Amino acid sequence: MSGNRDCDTIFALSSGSPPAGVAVIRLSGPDAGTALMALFGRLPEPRLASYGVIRAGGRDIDRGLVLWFPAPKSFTGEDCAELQLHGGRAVVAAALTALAQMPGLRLAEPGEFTRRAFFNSKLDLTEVEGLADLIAAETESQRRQALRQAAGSGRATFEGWRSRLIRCRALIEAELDFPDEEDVPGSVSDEVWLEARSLAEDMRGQLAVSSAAERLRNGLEVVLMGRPNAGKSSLLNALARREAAIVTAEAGTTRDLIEMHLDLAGYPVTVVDTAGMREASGVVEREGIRRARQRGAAADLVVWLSAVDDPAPADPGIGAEVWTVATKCDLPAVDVAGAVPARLSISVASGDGLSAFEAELARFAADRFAGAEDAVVTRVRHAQGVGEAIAHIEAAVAGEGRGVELRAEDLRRAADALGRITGRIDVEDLLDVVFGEFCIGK
Ligand SMILES: Nc1nc2c(ncn2[C@@H]2O[C@H](COP(=O)(O)OP(=O)(O)OP(=O)(O)O)[C@@H](O)[C@H]2O)c(=O)[nH]1
Ligand SMILES: [Mg+2]
Repeated sequence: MSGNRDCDTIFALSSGSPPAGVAVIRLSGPDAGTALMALFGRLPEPRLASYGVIRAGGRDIDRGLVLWFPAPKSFTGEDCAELQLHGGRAVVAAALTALAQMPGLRLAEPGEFTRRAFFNSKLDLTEVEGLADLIAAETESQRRQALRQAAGSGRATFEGWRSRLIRCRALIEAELDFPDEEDVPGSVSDEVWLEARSLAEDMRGQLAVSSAAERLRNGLEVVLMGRPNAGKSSLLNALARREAAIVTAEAGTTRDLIEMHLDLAGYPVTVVDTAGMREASGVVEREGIRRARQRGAAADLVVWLSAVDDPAPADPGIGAEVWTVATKCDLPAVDVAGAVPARLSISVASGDGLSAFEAELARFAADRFAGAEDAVVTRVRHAQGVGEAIAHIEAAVAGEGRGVELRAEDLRRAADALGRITGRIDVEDLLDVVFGEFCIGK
């Protein structure tokens, strides 16, 4: 093995685990071409699929497709090759063994292809994150969000903001360095601070939808709560369309939190079943109730179930947003003075109101996720970087009494905060803008 692992040629099974119809093995690095020659007998036309026998050690391994992507036009920016073989365990094992025996080749570490793509500037950090989200996406809205991010929507926005900042700073520094230069008008700084203010405004706009975007990545959380026997577990099972939770006529059946991940009209929603609220005597049930309250307090929505034959209002402050839903509406209702009117009536036994309930939840999700798919600040990491940038810009804008050097320094810090989001901090940019815009030194 070579001393520098980044110079190794790496390979890995990139498709799912065998057995499968087809297995895709990827190679990247300086020896990818040599390896492909050894296996296929020749280098195929770049970026065109070629069909033939794949051989190693004088024996046929399989027939399949091979692809050759010479640098730099490849995913990683290095020489890359791809083998599409039959996805049998023994086929994949024989091919991987043959590759491992070739000099300069080794098995890739997790994420190593993408890491190389990043270091070769094929992707920035936000695109790398988008790619990871795309692979993890479980619902349509998550897929659409991840695809935009992977395709560079975040990169374009963050880099756009950063170059506006760099321009502001360049204008200010030019004024500092060349106060008498005719090319630099005196009122430049007014324009700069206006621009800086509007930039911070744009960033705040993106931050405003960032929590929806972050939530879209993780899913919305809906917690089912209510008295024992209110029908919480029955509703969870109906939503999941399987017997996920135990349902019995005994009050206090559920103790642990039971989570179900649902796809509601393309939106990711986690529904949590909980222990029924009451003055419990047992240690286990008390702990269950404590966990239920804790989960409800942090949820996007608490659905408080109140059975028509045993109605009970929700405790005040049980969740940030609480819907009361009447359950068991197939049974005769018992009137209770002061009961909170229900938003909806359902019966798991008859199925009444269930699709209306699902539709209400989907509407709630659509509302909470509004703007999330188009958002570029999709992670806490981005939000922190943008927040930091805004703080530095605000310090620069407000610091009229301070020296211009210090205010320019604030702008540099703001630009660096954005540069860290995309993974590129490059001081050369500053010089380019100064010389490009003012023709100084001509
Ligand atoms: N008639 C009728 N019975 C229901 C309905 N939903 C649930 N039940 C019955 O009510 C009882 C309690 O239901 P569960 O779903 O276990 O109630 P729970 O709220 O999870 O109760 P705990 O886990 O004990 O807090 C069971 O016997 C269910 O069959 C309904 O819509 N109509
Ligand atoms: Mg239950």
